[in-house]
Amino acid sequence: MKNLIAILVVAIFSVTGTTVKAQSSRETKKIEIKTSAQCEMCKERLEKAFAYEKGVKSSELDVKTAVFTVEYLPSKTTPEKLQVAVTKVGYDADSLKADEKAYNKLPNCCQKGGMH
Ligand SMILES: [Cu+2]
Repeated sequence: MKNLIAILVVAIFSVTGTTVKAQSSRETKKIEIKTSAQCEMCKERLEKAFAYEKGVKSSELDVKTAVFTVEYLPSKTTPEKLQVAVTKVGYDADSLKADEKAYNKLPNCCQKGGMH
């Protein structure tokens, strides 16, 4: 009997959770993606690319920490898609490796361990 109650409680909670998510289609979320960006040029490149990325409201790279903060619409995109988008600009995104072609196109100073 106790088990049944526990299952019911879990079921109710997960149902409410889904409803809350469905309601907030206009609400934005923020994620922080650790990138391999090096300098101001990287910042511009990433932020420009993300200005056209689907579901992105705003984005900002902190050059010092290389952390890319992205405000996005969870109804339009996912953190995974955003990470992949970062790799396509040529940078690592958390545990994902940069797209090789895009990375090779970056100026030397923007590649990892680049000199300034
Ligand atoms: Cu750079």
